[in-house]
Amino acid sequence: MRSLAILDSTLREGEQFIKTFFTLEQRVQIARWLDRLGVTFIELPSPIASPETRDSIQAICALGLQSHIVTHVRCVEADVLAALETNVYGLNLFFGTSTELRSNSHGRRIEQIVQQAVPLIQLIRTTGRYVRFSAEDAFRSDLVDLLTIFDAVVEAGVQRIGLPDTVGIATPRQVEQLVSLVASRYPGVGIEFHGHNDTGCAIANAIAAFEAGADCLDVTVMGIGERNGIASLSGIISQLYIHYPALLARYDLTQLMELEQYVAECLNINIPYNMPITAPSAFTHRAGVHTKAVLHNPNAYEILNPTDFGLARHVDIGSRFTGRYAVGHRAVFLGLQLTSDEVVHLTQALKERAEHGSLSDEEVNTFILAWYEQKGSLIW
Ligand code: HCA
Ligand code: CU
Repeated sequence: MRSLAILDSTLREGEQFIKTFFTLEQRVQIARWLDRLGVTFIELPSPIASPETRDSIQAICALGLQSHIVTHVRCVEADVLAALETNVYGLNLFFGTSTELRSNSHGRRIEQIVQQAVPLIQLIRTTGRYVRFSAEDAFRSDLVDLLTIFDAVVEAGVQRIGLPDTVGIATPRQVEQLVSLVASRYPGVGIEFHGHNDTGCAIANAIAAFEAGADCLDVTVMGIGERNGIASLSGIISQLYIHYPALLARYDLTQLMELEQYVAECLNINIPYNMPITAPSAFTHRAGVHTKAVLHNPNAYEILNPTDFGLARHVDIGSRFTGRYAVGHRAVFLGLQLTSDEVVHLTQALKERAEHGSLSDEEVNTFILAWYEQKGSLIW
């Protein structure tokens, strides 16, 4: 069976999100949580970012987690040396390779990138650490340039090549093509994919990358990162759960919700309404057609079993789209015995009430009980 590493970059890419500031204590707490969940890599910023960042790296390395701790460093000597002074498992190097980044960011030519990267990779390898080299903005880079650089860094000993879609421009098909090409050219080397979400394709692109041969996918909690972020941890987990469950065998999926709630609290935001698995309504069913089927058998409208994530399903009946099957079900739950005619009338009354605005669960219960109290006096 193929293997797949999930690299969580909440503490690196995630700190590049406009709302993020993690204290040392929060960083440590998040790292512990990611480890309990079971991710293979936890990516941290470069130690040269700030003294507090360096201390956090050392504090997280000292936890003795199962997850491998890697630091994300520029391909420059000072950064690499600083990283080697910490106790990280490995270094995730990156270098901009597109014309856009070469001319607007670091100004290096392809030969200069190679000359700079190769000795650093060799140096890292002599220390026995893991090293990955990423061609930043790979999907706007010239293919010949990319392969020229990859040939050299593979020769120098990198264990993985990173293919980031830095600006979120790629389609799943483009990702599939580039990953397959790189995978067939460097069979002994891993491939990491990191996809931004500027056009909403981050999760789809990551799965396309895996299916084309990538063996490491980058994610963050809730997908936080530069601009509107990258693939979310819960999005990738939900895809793997459905299509490649064996790859999640050693994960503790019940950690996901609390981890996400914790990160949301740190950022002072709510978990977005459309997050796979963890959105407040991810397992809530509303329309009458849905609620009836789900009450018969949840798999009618559910591909993820909420209990596997320590969560519960919710059947909402307080809207004008409610149906009598679900209403009857709720009446039974409330201990009421109604004839089928009564259920029809109760449903009608509830729908009329919900024309003025949806009702919460408590309001629905109150409504049903009040209706029941006075039903003898109602004329149908
Ligand atoms: C960055 C860019 C990066 C790097 C990804 C990688 C990207 O914020 O420094 O190292 O593979 O999206 O290209 O996050
Ligand atoms: Cu990124």
